[in-house]
Amino acid sequence: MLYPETTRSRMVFDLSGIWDFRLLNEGEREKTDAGKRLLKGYPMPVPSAYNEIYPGREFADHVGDMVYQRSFMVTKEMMTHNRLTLRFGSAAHRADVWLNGVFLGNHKGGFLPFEFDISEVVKTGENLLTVFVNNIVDYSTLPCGRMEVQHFPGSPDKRVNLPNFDFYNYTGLLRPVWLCIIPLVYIDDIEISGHMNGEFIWNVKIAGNVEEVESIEVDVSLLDENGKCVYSGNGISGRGKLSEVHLWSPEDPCLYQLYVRMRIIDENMLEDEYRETFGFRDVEIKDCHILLNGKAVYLKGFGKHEEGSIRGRGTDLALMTKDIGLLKWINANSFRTSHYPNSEEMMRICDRMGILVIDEAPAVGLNTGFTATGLLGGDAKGTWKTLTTLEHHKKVMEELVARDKNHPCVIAWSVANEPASQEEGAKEYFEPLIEITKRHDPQKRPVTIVTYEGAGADTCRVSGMCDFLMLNRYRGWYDTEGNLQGAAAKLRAELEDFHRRYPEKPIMLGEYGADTIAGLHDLNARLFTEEYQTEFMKTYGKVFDSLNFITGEHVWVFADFATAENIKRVDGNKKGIFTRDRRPKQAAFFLKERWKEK
Ligand code: BDP
Repeated sequence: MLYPETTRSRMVFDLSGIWDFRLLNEGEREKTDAGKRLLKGYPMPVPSAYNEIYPGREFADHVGDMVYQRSFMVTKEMMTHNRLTLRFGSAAHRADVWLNGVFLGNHKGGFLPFEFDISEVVKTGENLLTVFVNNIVDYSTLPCGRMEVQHFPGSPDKRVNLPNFDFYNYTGLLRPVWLCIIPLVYIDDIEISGHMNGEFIWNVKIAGNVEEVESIEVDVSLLDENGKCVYSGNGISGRGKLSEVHLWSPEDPCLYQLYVRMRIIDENMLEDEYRETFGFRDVEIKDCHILLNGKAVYLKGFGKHEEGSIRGRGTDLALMTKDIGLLKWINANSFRTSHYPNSEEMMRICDRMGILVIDEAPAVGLNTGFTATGLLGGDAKGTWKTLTTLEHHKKVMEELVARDKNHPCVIAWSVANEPASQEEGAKEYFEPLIEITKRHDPQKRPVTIVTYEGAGADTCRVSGMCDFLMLNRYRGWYDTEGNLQGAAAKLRAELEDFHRRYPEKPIMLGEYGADTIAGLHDLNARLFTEEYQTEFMKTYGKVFDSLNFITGEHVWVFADFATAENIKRVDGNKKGIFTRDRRPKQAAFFLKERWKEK
């Protein structure tokens, strides 16, 4: 799916701004007329999560539906010989979209874009856009959660939605919304891959009123980083080769553009054009190493949430750019979009800044024996009989690959985080997902599933199907706490077990970390202090350095973040190497030195 851009043939209007908003109680949505103006709505910024904008638990903890509304103007010129679409960066977790009282469609899944053709419904003058959003997570959604009605004698029943994951369920219209004006016959999608030997392959999809035109011609040019044309060709698909190519790498993230122009021959008119950015680089796996452009790359970085105070997970260009600056400062080269696809804007910044991204699906909490608090229990054995996520998960993998396939920054896909991969049924669940991901990715990037300590080398049923292993380990925190020597021994033994079992596969840590209260110090490096976090990082670092099959270290977590309220979390998860307002804790300086040398 192409990112909305204005070109000579297209116009994009950003509908970000203050919309009208209301929370809806159970049953209210069905009674709300989408064709009428909302009365007494709250002003609500889009994009943003709605949860922290107004005070009150009714707001923050609302479960169920909400409605967003705004109007926009359309001129006669905009409608002449054009197709109009509405494009949403994301809506968490489900959206039903109406225009002028007409239902356009819905979208399930909170972290990927979707669009609707509104040409038949839009009119000149004012148009009323109404979006119902639902924020429930359950055993059919990604991420997973549970609905519960709590009854206590003498108190009204309370509907609660328990996330099965350790991050706050920020929801709403999290990403920008655009009105796009494109030609009737248009470039629907572009696929472009550049390789380290200078070869490139393109594929253009044309859509719209194609049957009404005689024939279509597609011209492509390759523009180098200075905008100079270095290749010209034609056809909806083809391949070419540059004799001299400037590769994309973290040290030198050189970008090219495929400039696609489409003409309708009988009219000899430019109908549509679009420039898609890409890079020349190869990712492959060989002898326990991840190779980037033929050389082993050691991944240094983090699991990272896309969030901050007030806007929650809402798109914040300043925050995302700041984060990339901090990744560079600390000498990291990579991160995982844990635990959901990040915004398209973030992927574009990573392309420019040479950050390697492991692009994760929002598939977290796929373990009925595991909850956000770790206290609530559940059926520890029935995950794959209980969840009904598979068909949706397949669609999400397709949508994710479709959105991010051309980004040079994306070097691998993560299909899920910490599923119950030791349980019977895990293999059958994940096999088709890995197959779909690979089939849809023109670059055939490596695919992984990030696993947890409940699934060991002998019990994990999915490691064998991953191209590289990403293991999450908390020895020295959730167990062996305070005993880092013991933690190191346990960790080493586990890593060696995995290597023995899968000698060809690169192994990296997907998560390891310790909650740390900024400003808390102790001479004896006690739990929760900055000293303990630093010692923890040093201990893990020593283990990695002594094992030559370890190909990366992703610390949990880049910055402190909000979680559901529970007695294991004091104002959220504090395993950040940076605080939530992006100040360094002591361990940041250790990692900066360590990663300078790695
Ligand atoms: C891991 C999860 C991550 C949590 C982390 C923690 O993958 O989402 O935040 O543990 O407990 O199990 O800090």
